[in-house]
Amino acid sequence: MRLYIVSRNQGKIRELSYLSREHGIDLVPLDIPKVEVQSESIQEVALYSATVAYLTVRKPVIVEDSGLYIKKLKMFPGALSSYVYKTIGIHGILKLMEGVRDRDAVFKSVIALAAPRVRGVKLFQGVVYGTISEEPRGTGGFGFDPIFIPSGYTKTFAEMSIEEKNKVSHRAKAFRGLAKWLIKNCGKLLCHDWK
Ligand code: ITT
Repeated sequence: MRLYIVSRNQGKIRELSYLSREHGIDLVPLDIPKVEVQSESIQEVALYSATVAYLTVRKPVIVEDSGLYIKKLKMFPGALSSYVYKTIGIHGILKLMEGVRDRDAVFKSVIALAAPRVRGVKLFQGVVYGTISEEPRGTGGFGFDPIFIPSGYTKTFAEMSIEEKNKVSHRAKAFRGLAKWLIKNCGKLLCHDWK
């Protein structure tokens, strides 16, 4: 089966491609703009982007929207994560966290699927709890990976291999929800031409 993805984030595409391969799905990046609404809700952003992408290409398409939510910063940057990463970046976040002892944070991911004969847009969500490190560590991954330590681990996401990160990440959890839905619902009639 083939699914198309709209994203400019190569790190995201790489992780989702690994996960797709594990489930026998061919994930193909689409070169169209990801139209995003301004919203505090990543669910809303994903739903809207997937709808616009599907109406443009009329093929089975997914978009993924995600964010880092830091408890002591009142869940900032959340849906603004992409913008905050590009502006103040990791060092800006560490500066805001100087002297803060409670470093709890959570990564959230929403994958939206829009496809022929699927009623509405299907949303699949995943979260991973963890803490913000005192300093950046590691060179793997992307975005805030060097400062996020998932619960139960001592390494940051950037110190993990992609396989390790995919065992626990918010994105992997959301993707597994999608894979489960496809296994349950993709009979011959629904998905026969998803290629
Ligand atoms: P597209 O919209 O083109 O897919 P994007 O990077 O703008 O790419 P989002 O709008 O979903 O994607 O923003 C999510 C941001 O949250 C992302 O840019 C990172 O800064 C951060 N983020 C999300 N998941 C992450 C992860 O697994 N590791 C590190 N940072 C992550």
